[in-house]
Amino acid sequence: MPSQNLESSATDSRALKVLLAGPRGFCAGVDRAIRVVEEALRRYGAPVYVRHEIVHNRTVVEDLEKQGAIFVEELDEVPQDAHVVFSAHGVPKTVPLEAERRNLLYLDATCPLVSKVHREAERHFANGGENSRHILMIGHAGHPEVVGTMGQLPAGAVTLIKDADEARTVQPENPARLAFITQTTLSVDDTAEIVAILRDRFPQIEGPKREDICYATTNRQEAVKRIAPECDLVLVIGSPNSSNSQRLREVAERSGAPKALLIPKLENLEWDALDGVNVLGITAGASAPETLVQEIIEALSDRFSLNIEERIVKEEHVTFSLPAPLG
Ligand code: 0K2
Ligand code: SF4
Repeated sequence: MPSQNLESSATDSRALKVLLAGPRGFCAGVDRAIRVVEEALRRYGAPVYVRHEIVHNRTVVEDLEKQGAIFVEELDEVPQDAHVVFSAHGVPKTVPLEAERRNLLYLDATCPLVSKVHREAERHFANGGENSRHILMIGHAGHPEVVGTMGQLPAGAVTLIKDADEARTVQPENPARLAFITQTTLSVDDTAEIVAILRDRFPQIEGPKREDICYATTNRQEAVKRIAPECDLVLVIGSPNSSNSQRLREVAERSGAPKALLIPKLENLEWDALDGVNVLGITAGASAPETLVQEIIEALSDRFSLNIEERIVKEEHVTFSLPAPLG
């Protein structure tokens, strides 16, 4: 397992060991989504409208706003003839249709790994013909990715399964013709339990080998699992509306950290939280920039004598090219 040791220069302050989880922070889908907005601004000039936060991170959003992006929740807030970008989480089919109807120039920053789940859903639905399967989607109610994925198909084609209890009690019309899909940013362990229940109750259910959780979600959870048992506290850098960041906080506590806190950035850190902490774990959600992690480490080094060790459980080399009009 590759690791890295860095010593801070502070000498007379209290010692603090920092375990940095790797991988952490930006994934390939987030990196691509941000590049879509930046490239659109470069090519077409400001303003460029973005439907929903491009990724769930205020720092990213505010930085793009400074460059001329305008964030809205719905297309009816976008003026005629404007350029509009759809966020990394994906959109229901009605959104591009509405953009076309209004002749808006749109760019789709949906992560290719979310689009892959959209195509899976369409394949199972098979145009509603005789090969059609009813789809159970494992995910969180109201999350934009879930709204986008369920919105690939007509109402009633997909049933949302929010937890193990719903997997145990769902009563599909035809148990022999079922399929399941999942949100990409779920807890790997919770989802495995839900999938096992569904496979047990409905042996003919079709689906991916395990689930649709993406490589980045899987690797970040694995990395925080490895450091959590050694930590007195784990800080997860990420926004409260970021599903994958919330899951990292839960995974840290379930894997042996006595406490884990989700904080958007340095100014949200209450220093009392570090009282009695000798080993501090740090990770970051897939939408949190590494600058936010480094800001925290910098502030820690002013107060403590730091011994920083990075524990990298997996190297990532995934990159996605920009969508056709920008590529
Ligand atoms: O984790 P979330 O789906 O809430 O989204 P973000 O925090 O924006 O992270 C990027 C993932 C987007 C799609 O999977
Ligand atoms: Fe894509 Fe996974 Fe990143 Fe979501 S978390 S944007 S699915 S790579």
